[in-house]
Amino acid sequence: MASQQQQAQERALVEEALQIGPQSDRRRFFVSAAAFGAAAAAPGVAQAQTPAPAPAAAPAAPPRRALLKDDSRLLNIGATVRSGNYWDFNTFITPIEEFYVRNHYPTPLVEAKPVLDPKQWRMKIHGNGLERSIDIGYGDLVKMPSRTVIATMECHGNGRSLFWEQQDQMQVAGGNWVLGAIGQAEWQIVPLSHIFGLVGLKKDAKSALFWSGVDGADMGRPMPVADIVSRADDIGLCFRMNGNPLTPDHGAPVRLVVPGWGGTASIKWLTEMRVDTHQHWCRLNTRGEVYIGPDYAAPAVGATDEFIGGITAADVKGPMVTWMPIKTIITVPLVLEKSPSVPANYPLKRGEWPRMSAGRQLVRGYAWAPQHGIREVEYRVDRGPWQRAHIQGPNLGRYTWVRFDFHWDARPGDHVIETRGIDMAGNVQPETVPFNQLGMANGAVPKFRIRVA
Ligand SMILES: Nc1nc2c(c(=O)[nH]1)N[C@H]1C(S)=C(S)[C@@H](COP(=O)(O)O)O[C@H]1N2
Ligand SMILES: [Mo]
Repeated sequence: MASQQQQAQERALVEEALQIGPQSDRRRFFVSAAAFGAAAAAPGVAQAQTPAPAPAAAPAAPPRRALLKDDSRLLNIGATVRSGNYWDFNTFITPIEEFYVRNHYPTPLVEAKPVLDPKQWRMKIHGNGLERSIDIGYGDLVKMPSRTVIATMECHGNGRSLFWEQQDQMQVAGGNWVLGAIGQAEWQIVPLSHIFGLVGLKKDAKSALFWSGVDGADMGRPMPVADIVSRADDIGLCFRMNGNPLTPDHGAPVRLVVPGWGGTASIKWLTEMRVDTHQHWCRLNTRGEVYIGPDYAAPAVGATDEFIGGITAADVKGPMVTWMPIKTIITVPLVLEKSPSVPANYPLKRGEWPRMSAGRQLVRGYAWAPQHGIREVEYRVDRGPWQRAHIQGPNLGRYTWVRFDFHWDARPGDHVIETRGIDMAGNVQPETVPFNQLGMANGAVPKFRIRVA
């Protein structure tokens, strides 16, 4: 567990992040969290600057919508997904309004799914890998010992555009997130170490299946028990994000948070955890959210394995994505030339370059290496020598990102800025990554093209 001093430092950062300017002050967070029912009835109401009274009555017929989030703060990628506007990022903690949403289905609303009401929510924790089963309510969960973890959450699909734009791998299929399917929050969790203490983990427990089934019948994902046990204080059942109850888009009332692994592991609208002595296979660890390509071997299937939701052994196509790689971005929108789609409200048209004025410019960015933490960030201009960027504090190590900056004497003309991160284990962000069909986890050095006038 983190030292008291580090926890105090982290707490101060969250307080600061929640009070940055009138657009996202702390009161507003509480307003939006409390008034999501009203937001569903009348988008924009929750954006009011003054605290709204608690909604008097739930809207009679909730409108059909994919998400509750306000599009003006996010990039519309498609029906159920929104990207963070990474070219506008400037905070260490991402405000909830600016935090990307990745949903396989529309955000389930409590009106249609009463199980999401904290008063009704139950979670079943059972399986033959446990000494005993328990069934807990929201009130039970929030009374359990909890802690906060500051961690990035990043979708596997973040950076998929780099396969198209930089590696000419047009066979890659999936949503065009560009580079904004990432955010950093303070997650309040009941660690799985505590849960294991309640249910007793058997020595031969092999797989833990985290299940929702609320938004879609196939929504859940297993994790090897060994991967949980190695950091069971850091992975947990999350009920608060940046100090507020989870919002519906982010999995209210309870989600899993697996710091450092791709977002898919962090199942939202959680209702069940099943720990067994055999392997589980479902969509999200067989033919979805896995690496499929000539450089990757499909995992072996065993005789006692369990297949869930119509999946068969033939669906096991590749290893599942776990840790996210080292990545760096500068707050400049990427030129989209070859990508099959350009999001409707992207700040650049297809083929358009971002512009900057000539002179001494401060270039800012973010770097993360969730498994080991960032040690250094480097940049180069027009393939010149790699130079060291300045890392802005704090650097809280693994799970978290850092902000960095460097001065650039921008001369008129077209330029390419590249950035790379080096992690605490000495790994360097690579220039290309092996092809994979679903465009998972592209951590290649990004090339930012800029026109200086
Ligand atoms: N039940 C459920 N959990 C889910 C998903 C989903 O569609 N349904 N999407 C996953 C994926 S792919 C990601 S990247 C993260 C996104 O979390 P966020 O929307 O809070 O940013 O949630 C994960 N948990
Ligand atoms: Mo994702």
